[in-house]
Amino acid sequence: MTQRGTVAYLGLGANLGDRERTIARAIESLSERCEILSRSSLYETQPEGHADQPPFLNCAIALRTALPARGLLALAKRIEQELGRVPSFPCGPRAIDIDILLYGDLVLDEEDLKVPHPRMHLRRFALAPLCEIAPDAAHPVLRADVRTLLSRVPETAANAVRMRVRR
Ligand code: PH2
Ligand code: MG
Ligand code: MG
Repeated sequence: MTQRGTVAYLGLGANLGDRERTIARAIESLSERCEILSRSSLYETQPEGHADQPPFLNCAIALRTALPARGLLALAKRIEQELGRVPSFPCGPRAIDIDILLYGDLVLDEEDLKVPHPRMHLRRFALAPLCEIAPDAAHPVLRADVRTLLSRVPETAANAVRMRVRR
């Protein structure tokens, strides 16, 4: 297996349909183009941003890829569509959401692609799974590791995450 390429961390979330199966299928599809290095447990989380929708399952994965960040974004969007994601409103319910959290130490601030993910450091549903697999990964803008970022977001009733042991 090649060691070339960039290590990226993705966050996956689902709150419609068979959430666990859809996340598993998304990772399977990603593995056809990228080397999956690790995946977190699944986390049952309360919706943030728009409260009136079903709870999410969230997960984080590490992968190594030869794709540039834009290519990885295009792949993620294609998989979202294949798995039945239909357009909704921002922070609304979705069959699957695949977000690039970190892509090596890349910093990109463009209309349709911002890396690191601009809200990852505020979200326990993103940080807790990521901290399970990559506590030492560095945020290239905030210059803090994931463990530290997670410790900066106090747990409340609204953002509590519950780890679900993987079957
Ligand atoms: N994704 C959002 C908005 N709110 N809340 C939870 N718990 N999990 C998510 O994945 C999530 C969210 C926008 O992508
Ligand atoms: Mg998202
Ligand atoms: Mg998204």
